[in-house]
Amino acid sequence: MLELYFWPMACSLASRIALMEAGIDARYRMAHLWTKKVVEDDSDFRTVSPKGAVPVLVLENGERLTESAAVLQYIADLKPELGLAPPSGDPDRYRLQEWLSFIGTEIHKGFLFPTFWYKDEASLAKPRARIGQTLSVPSAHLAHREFLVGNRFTVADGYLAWALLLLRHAGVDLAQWPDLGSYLVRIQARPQVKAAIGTEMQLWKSVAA
Ligand SMILES: N[C@@H](CCC(=O)N[C@@H](CS)C(=O)NCC(=O)O)C(=O)O
Repeated sequence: MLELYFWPMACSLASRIALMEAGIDARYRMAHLWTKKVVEDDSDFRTVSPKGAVPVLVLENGERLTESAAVLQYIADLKPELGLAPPSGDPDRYRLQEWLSFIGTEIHKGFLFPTFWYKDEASLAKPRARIGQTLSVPSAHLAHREFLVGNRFTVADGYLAWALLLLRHAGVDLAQWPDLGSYLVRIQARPQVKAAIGTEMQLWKSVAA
């Protein structure tokens, strides 16, 4: 069985969404992002991944895969018939990779990461100045589309939905981008997305308490 190392409401939520949308059973192991301990046995998370970051997907053969873009595509490719990623060679596969990269670098690392990890105002000035311009890109793209790639839900939609959810907690008012707001409502209404977020919100409340 696959295993996913995660932290509640961290970017690993996108991997949980992908697994649930794919209907793949997995074992979920919580890794504390600040202490770097695996919560269930207090072992050192850095022995699982020296990066000390989630997501980490432990494959059936025991290999460990990191980096959201790789993990999400791996999960999607386990169930090609579901179209969670366009097939390799399809021009839309590159569109998927384009979005995964944009979300991972421009929104996640470019804004969310400094906002949640850096405490000094000076380090936050540039990410804050840039986020509006960054969000205008998916907003314009989604103005007349239901999903990021093609005409069906892909793993990139789960990743963007996670990022948009966290943006709200990072003080970004999505009301400025109504097309992103309505997109998030649409994606969150999907039963598996809703269930994945519900599970992690409960876990988040228990660890934050
Ligand atoms: N490049 C990685 C970044 C993963 C990442 O930054 N994960 C965060 C949670 S959203 C984390 O575990 N941070 C802990 C740390 O960097 O020490 C990816 O795309 O998956």
